[in-house]
Amino acid sequence: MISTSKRLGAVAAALASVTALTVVLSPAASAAAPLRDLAAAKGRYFGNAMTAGDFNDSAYRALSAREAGVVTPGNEMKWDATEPNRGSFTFTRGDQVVAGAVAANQKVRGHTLVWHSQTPSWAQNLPAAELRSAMVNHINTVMGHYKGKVFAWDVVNEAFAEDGTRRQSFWQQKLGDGFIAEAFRAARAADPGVKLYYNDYNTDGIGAKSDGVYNLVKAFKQQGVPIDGVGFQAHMIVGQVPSSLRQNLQRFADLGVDVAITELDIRMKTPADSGKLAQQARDYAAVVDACLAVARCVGITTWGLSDNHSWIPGVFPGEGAALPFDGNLQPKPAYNAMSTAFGAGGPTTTTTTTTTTTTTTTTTNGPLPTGCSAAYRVTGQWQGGFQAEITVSAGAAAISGWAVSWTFADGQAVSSSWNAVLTAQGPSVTARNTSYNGAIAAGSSTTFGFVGTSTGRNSSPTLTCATT
Ligand code: 9MR
Repeated sequence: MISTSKRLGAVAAALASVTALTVVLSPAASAAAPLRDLAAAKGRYFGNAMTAGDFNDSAYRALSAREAGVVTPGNEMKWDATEPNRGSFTFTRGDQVVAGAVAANQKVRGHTLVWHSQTPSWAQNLPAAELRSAMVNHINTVMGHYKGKVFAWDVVNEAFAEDGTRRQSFWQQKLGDGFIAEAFRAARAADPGVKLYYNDYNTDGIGAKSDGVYNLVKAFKQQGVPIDGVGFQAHMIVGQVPSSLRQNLQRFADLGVDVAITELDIRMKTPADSGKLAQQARDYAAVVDACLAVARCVGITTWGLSDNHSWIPGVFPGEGAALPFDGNLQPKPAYNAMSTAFGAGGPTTTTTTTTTTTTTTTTTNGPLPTGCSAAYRVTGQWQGGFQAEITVSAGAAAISGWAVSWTFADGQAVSSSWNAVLTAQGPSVTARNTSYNGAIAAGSSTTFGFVGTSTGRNSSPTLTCATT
């Protein structure tokens, strides 16, 4: 009988001989872990805004699936999208965003219920009493539809003016100061299980406007008005991240609410150059650092993910390049800076045990064998693509390097990967450890993953794990 180590050695040698013939896949981002994983390792999420249309762009969709653990619908859950005519609700586009997010194993932040913008004129023109009941009906119906599908809602959006007084919107003028509390009470009743947020822009640093919001939240807490969180949109300008960002987030957290960066982008005058991109990288890192420094900062969402999916150029002529990926979906210095700020590069070994389909080089009963084993799990699937995660586990002895190989049966192909170096030859793929995750202690494991293309069937391949 051939020994396990000899067999593994033979597999490794065979793998080594084919490697020379293969093409190294160039990952869309980098070999580092996706931001969603790095953020999760710090107890945070990383997310991005997606419109329903964004899900039709398969490369962009795959990028979001890889990097973002949370999706916020850019427009699809707003009043003009969900109740364009009085009492007539339509959730088609919002549902498309939810379905796309679910397919990529992403959670959804609901955005937004009560706002002065993107609200149809039929609502704006109602007399006060009818506007009040229309508001409650809208909250009930939209939150009822998305119950269990979103984890948080921006209940009221942008209700303050720059000087910290109330924005003189139709809501304020018709319903008076109490409309925000009324909206939050209705929201809690509509879905007691979801986090309720107030969300605004230009409130990131300490100043007149954030003072106004701060006083509102403080009063809500004193009066027992339900509120769980405050969203800081963080639409910023390169070089102008407020120095009081962390302190501001902390003072809100100290009131007993969660805080979140909800719509981050950091714009510059275009064209971009290396100096501006370097400053933008420092700015993105500063936002991540501020969130990580505040225990109740639950996550960061960027408003889009790449510069060709941004609202900035359309609204600020001559400005743009505000997001962490460029228009070709390539990572910018800002992406790498966020990755570093979230703690990339360290060992990613975990002790997770996986119970999904496992194929190992040795199958025995009794004591754990030495060598390694690998388990494959599809974590998201959508039209034309999917995401998979592979857990590599060491057996009874520590290992110092590994190679996992498989052959796709249904024409699938890898397009980008993380936490491993992948080589492909036709349908056969070999994934080798990176410099930082080759060593796995006895009984421990590490994970790597990839985004791939597939058409139709997407069966899980049989894996072979060899120590190297
Ligand atoms: O990204 C949204 C864009 O497509 C819309 O045209 C715009 C209309 O107001 O709203 C954008 O999103 C906004 C968000 O809902 C609230 N904060 C400001 C965002 C940028 O305008």
